[in-house]
Amino acid sequence: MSVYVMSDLHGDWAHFKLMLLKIRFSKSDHLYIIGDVVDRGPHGIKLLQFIRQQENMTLLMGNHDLMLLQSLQHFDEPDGTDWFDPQTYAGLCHLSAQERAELAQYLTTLPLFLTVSAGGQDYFLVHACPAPINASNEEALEYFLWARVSPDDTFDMPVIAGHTPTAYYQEKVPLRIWRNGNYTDIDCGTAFRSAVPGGCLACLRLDDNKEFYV
Ligand SMILES: [Mn+2]
Repeated sequence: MSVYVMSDLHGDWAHFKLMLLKIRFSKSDHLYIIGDVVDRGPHGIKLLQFIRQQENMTLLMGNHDLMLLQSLQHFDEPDGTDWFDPQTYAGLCHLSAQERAELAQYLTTLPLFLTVSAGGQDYFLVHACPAPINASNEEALEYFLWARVSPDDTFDMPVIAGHTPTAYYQEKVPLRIWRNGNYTDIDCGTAFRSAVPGGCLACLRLDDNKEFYV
């Protein structure tokens, strides 16, 4: 059994499925997806529906997933489309009202962070950034979902995050997972591959820290 982490799928169904084949993902493995399944790409809703049906996949909340949850209550309003990324909205239109309600219910269950163990090491998984211990709930939410980790930030345990495309920290092409002390950023910008040269989908196997790219 192996433990894998991906992030920021942003509707990229094709590369997600390709990655599962590349890592030979099996029933005995577990995949953590650290947020931002929807928006920017065409198949976010299809991805969400797939992921929530898999017993061995755990999704953490990203800022785009939270925005989807908040927007769903406006779906039936006359200006409802204004709340959504157009491609995400198109995906929602294929669902019945009950399926949308079930999706919203699923989104309310997503954890903001998780600590997982693999290969004898504990890892703190979060979409954007760990929060300081003295942060209020509101401030912590801002850190977990929206903040950008600075290259000067230090953490006292290994942190795996997405949210900030690694192009923010490095000019290397193709983009690769960025490691800085205890911080590992795995968002290699699959959603931006048409705009950012070298964008790709990354997957990290925590047991041995092996990196995979498609
Ligand atoms: Mn994000």
